[in-house]
Amino acid sequence: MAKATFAAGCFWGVEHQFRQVPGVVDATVGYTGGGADHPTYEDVCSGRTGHAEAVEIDFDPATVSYAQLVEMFFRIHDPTQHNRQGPDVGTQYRSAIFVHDHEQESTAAAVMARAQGRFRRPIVTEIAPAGRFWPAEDYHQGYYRKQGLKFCGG
Ligand code: MHO
Repeated sequence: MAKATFAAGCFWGVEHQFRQVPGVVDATVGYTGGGADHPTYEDVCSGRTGHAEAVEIDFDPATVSYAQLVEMFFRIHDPTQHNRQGPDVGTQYRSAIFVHDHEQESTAAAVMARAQGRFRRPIVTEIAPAGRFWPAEDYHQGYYRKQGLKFCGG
């Protein structure tokens, strides 16, 4: 089993999308890339802690490759938007790939370079080492499944 961590705006939809992928065994929404311990949703919404809304994915590399997950990441959001994703604005909505080792880092960079060809504007996705991941409150986990929503609220 391997891990992948992505930030691509409101984490409700990102979790939902990755759960559809064969080989993705689990997905947890949470906060990472910030400066405080035990951040709450309110802390992260304030933008003061510097965390991004993110999804930590457990996947079986025999079924789906890391490169395929990164490829999907670039298809489910707009990586040219800086610190926002549609109606959601703030550093907590930044586009980021939190890499777990050097191999993930080079794969992420290669897939990103390839994805650039599909966008007119420059991709602003940050590739950063994965630090501590703080799972979000229970009510954010599996939010779409529980709420029956199809899109982020805006
Ligand atoms: N605009 C969204 C953001 C939620 S997401 C968990 C809403 O508040 O409905 O950041």
